[in-house]
This record gives sequence, C-alpha cells and structure tokens, in this order.
Amino acid sequence: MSKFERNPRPAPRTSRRDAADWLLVEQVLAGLRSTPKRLSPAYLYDRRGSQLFEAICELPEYYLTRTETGILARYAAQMAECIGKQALLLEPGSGSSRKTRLLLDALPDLTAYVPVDISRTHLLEAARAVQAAYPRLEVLPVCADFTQGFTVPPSRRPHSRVVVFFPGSTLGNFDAAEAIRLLGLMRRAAGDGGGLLIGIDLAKDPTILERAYNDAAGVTAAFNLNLLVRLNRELAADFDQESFHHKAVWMPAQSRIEMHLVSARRQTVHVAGERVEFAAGERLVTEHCHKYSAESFASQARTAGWTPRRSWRDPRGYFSVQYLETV
Ligand code: AVI
Repeated sequence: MSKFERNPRPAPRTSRRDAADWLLVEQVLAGLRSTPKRLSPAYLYDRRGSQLFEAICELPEYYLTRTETGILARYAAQMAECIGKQALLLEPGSGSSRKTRLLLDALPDLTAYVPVDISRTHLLEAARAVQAAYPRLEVLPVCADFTQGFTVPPSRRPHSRVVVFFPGSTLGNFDAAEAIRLLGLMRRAAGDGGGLLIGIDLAKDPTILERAYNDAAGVTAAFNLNLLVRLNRELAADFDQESFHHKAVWMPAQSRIEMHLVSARRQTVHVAGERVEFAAGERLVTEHCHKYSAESFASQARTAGWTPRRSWRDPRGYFSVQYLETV
C-alpha cells in the first residue's frame, strides 16, 4: 500500500524525504487543478522513464541525439579551442555522460570534470566509467537537482575557467522564464570569464518535429503513459492507462512541441485522495519541448548574462551547438 493511501495529504514532517514527498503531492495536485491540466516533465523520469528516454534517443524519427552527436564529433577540436586550456567542465543533468566523451577526447588538459545528476546510482556509475576511460582526469560527481543551482567543488589542480556543458536541448523543456533562470544559475556557476557549451534544437518543418515525438514504434507513447503508472504507484492514483492516449502536437505560436495525455472518455480519477475530473478529449500536458531560432536563443542567453561567441550546425540545419561567454 502506498504511504499516501491512508493519509493522502500528509502534514509536513521532520525528514527531508517526507518534505520532498509532501511537495510532490502538492505540486501534482496543483497541476491537476489547473487549466489545462499540467504536470512537470521531471515526473517522466523515474527508473522506467529514464530507460524509455534512452530508447527514444535511438529512434529513427528522433533526430536530436544523433544530430547533436554528429556536430560534437565533427567540431570537437574547434569547441576545445574555444574552451581553452586547463578548464573545469561542469555538466548539469549529466546522465550517462556519453556525449561528453567526444569533448573529453579533444580536451586532454582539462583540470576536472564535474557531472551533476539527481540520480545517485546513475551518476556514480557514469562517473566511474568516465574515470576508468580517462584515468588522468579528476572526476568530481555531484548528486544534486541542477535546477536548484550548483556549487563547483574544489579540484586538486587550479583551473583557468569553468565551462558548463549542457547538451541535448534540455533547455527546451523549460518555459522562457525558467530557462532564463536556469541560464542565470549556469552563469553564476561559471563565474566571470566562464563559458557555456549548449545544444539547442532548432525550429523546423512541423512534420519532422511531430514525427520525432510520435514515433511509429510507440516508445514516446510508452514514455508519456509511464507517468500515469508512476502516479498510481507513488501517489495512490487510479489512472487507467487504457483510457488515455499519447499525442504530441506542434504549437507554432509558442514554437514548441507539447506532449499530451488525452482522456479517451469522460472519467474521474483519484490522486492522493482527491477526485480529478477529465472531460472526453481533455488533455493533460506533460512536457513542453521548445524549438529555437538562433535569435530567440541568443536573446534568452543575453538576458541571463551570456554573450554568444560561436555556433556549429549540422548540414540540414536541424540542431545547433553554441559556445557562449560571460563577457
Ligand atoms: C530531454 N529532452 C531534451 C527531450 C526532448 O526532446 O525535449 C525529452 C523528450 N520527450 C519526448 N521525447 C524526448
């Protein structure tokens, strides 16, 4: 039985874990009470969700990972030139650190690599693998939620500058104000003279975009629907997976793909002891994936204190990796 079944709205308790659970219940319920109903995309990434996301990155329709990897592989030497010698590389949301290796290969004199991830097991596993592959590099894993800010841990050797590496177009999952706040946190972590190397997915033909988020094999659908499984397990909810379907739609005015779970019929769902009504066809918004122009990204970055210095694209112009500095 879930701990929320008997006491669906627990009063804040003493431990940090209980406080985190309380926050989760309150945030989920607030999202389900809003119009349209909306949940944070962070909830998509439980263990199963993270596995499904890894599978998404391999899909033929999901061009993002492959395209960005291609850009990094082709231009790593130029990126390394921008980063300069004896830098410290900080990677928020590092996950498997797979793309990072392309950079590490081009940066033999890096002072330290600081992967930051909320999943301790994942983080330590990836950090161990990087350490084994680059034995002379100091690897300093930090287990933290990067959206709350980060501190750079002390390294053995002094560094010339801190460079934040934020690939994957993860910034696109944040709405404008949040994205600017996040870029500001990175600016603070990098300090004066620091850099940011960031992957940005570009706006393109909506057919290509909608296909990338509505794949034929149904992996993105499983990823989205897994959120309901998580709510059933962790918040004593009773969502019927069969009564919702996945849909990803391009919203031109906002320049974003929205991931929806659409209610197939009129229904009542219970979540942490609260009744939630869904009309037939009503959507629950689970993720925003913003797509940028060079200008729209540069404007957000400038607002957060970054100056664009250099950018690289793939031949089709689908994706861009950008290097920015603090001055
Ligand atoms: C993690 N993030 C950059 C992905 C994206 O494309 O916005 C998440 C994702 N959602 C569905 N497919 C992939």
